[in-house]
Amino acid sequence: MSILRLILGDQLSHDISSLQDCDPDQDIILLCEVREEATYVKHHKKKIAFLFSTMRHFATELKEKRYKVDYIQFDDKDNTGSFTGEIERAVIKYDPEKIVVTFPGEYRVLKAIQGWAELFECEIEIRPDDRFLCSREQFETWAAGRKQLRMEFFYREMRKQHDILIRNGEPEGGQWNYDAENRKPPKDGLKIPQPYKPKMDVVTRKVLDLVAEEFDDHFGDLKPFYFAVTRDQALYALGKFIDERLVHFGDYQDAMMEGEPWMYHSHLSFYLNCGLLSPLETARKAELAYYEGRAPLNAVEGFIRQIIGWREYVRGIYWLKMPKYAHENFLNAKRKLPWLYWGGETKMNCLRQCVKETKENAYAHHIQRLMVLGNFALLTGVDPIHVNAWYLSVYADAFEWVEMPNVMGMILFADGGLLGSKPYAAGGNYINKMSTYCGNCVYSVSKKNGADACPFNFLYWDFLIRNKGTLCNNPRLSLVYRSLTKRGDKKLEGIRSDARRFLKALEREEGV
Ligand code: FAD
Ligand code: DLZ
Ligand code: SF4
Repeated sequence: MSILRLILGDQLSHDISSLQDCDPDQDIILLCEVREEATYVKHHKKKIAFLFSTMRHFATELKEKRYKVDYIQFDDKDNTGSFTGEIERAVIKYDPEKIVVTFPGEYRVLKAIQGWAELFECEIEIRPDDRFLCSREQFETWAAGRKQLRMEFFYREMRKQHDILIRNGEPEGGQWNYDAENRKPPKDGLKIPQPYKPKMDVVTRKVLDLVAEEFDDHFGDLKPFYFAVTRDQALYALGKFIDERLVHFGDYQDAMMEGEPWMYHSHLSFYLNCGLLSPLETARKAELAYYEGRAPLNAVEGFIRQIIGWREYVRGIYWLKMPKYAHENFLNAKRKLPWLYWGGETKMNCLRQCVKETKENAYAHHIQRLMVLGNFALLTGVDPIHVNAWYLSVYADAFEWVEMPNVMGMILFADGGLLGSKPYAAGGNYINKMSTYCGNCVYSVSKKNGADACPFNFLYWDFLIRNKGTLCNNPRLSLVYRSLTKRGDKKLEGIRSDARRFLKALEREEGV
């Protein structure tokens, strides 16, 4: 009898655990494009096209390796539209002795898979996803008994365990972390290399037609389409990043420039998260560039920290804390998501640029996600449920295991301080220092109050006033709260009334 091996859309790696003992003569590999996955949040058109095209290319590669592949296309007339429905059809068709699947990236999918044994009276084997450097069990052990789950300490363990940028047991260069060198503001004259944009083939073209037809009402621009859709293309993108951008990755990691969505970032998250690239090979290539003198330590260490530190750490947090994590709301935020996140009118140039680029590219870099889009959601008190749904749908690299801890922990402080010791709240000064947005804005970043003042300025203080009861005992906020109490009642009332006026206009969708 055969084994049915299910490959999900973010498991497109030839060495995935579910394929490790696959018998090409007997076993069936199932991949399916299903409506439920594309619509449980309404994913960006480019994201759907990217995943469908990559799945189709991956299936072709498997067939070329002589595996038996059952690929269910979205427009297959018998397509039931869900993983469970497609498994049911495959069980009837192949009568497998068991179903093998690699551990999924979302709790919701795990629950569905766990239900299949009873539903189909068939053994289900869920294998660990060993593409990650840290297993769920290892993370649990690391976290057990710790009061604070600091990423920095986790990261050092990963560095040591995988012997990355380590010399004689010590961190390369004598320091674990070179973040202090990685905060340069943007400057004129930067020659940012063009990212790799491979040409579309006929498979991708067909997928684009399908997505245009079926998902017309989803957010985002479908064209131009320029993502890599095969491992070879993704490897090329990795090589190009190492050769052309890594050298400045560290210096300008936090910088934002109008009209420059890609900066010196790697744009590899799509490929890492769907399985075309492995995190370890990516980190090793960057490490090699350092040892060959092609990139400085601050850039290489910073890049490696994102991959073997942050990426692994947020996955650990997700599985440690789910399912309760999805319902955290420490600051009791209740606002619905402002329409401007979907491209509605706004005069705030920073937000307008970040949303525009998100719509065009299904991508925004970290500081845009964190300090502009995220900061605004935090300061205006948007309900975490809505913020999660937005981030999960609009970015081509978004899967819940990575999206949710970033939203709950990093931007919204919804988990009460598990990820960060204080909320990443900031006024307009930060955005002005790290971007070129403010020069083209109708608001004045230097003004603290009044109709033409940068809204981030009064929203920042209003946020602190509003959440005083919950935040004032946070030791990392004691200085700010002290400075708040030094402000006279008149000033505080000015802040509150500006914020009230602004938030009302925001609710009325008045194009603030
Ligand atoms: P680079 O800046 O080049 O970084 C290299 C790699 O490091 C990334 O490709 C990514 O794999 C990893 N990385 C960097 N920062 C993080 C982080 N905070 N968490 C996890 N991995 C990280 N990343 C996702 O992959 N998917 C998401 O859904 C996602 N949602 C986010 C939501 C919010 C609110 C925030 C603040 C961050 C989110 N991130 C997410 C993290 C980060 O913004 C993206 O990984 C990064 O912007 C991807 O672009 P890049 O490949 O050019 O990254
Ligand atoms: C995101 C996504 C989309 C849009 N479509 C599919 C699909 O049709 N088939 C599939 O196997 N996977 C898809 N995915 C990715 C899944 O949502 C992802 O594998 C799960 O959420 C687990 O992380
Ligand atoms: Fe954004 Fe304020 Fe700068 Fe305008 S002035 S771009 S709203 S930070």
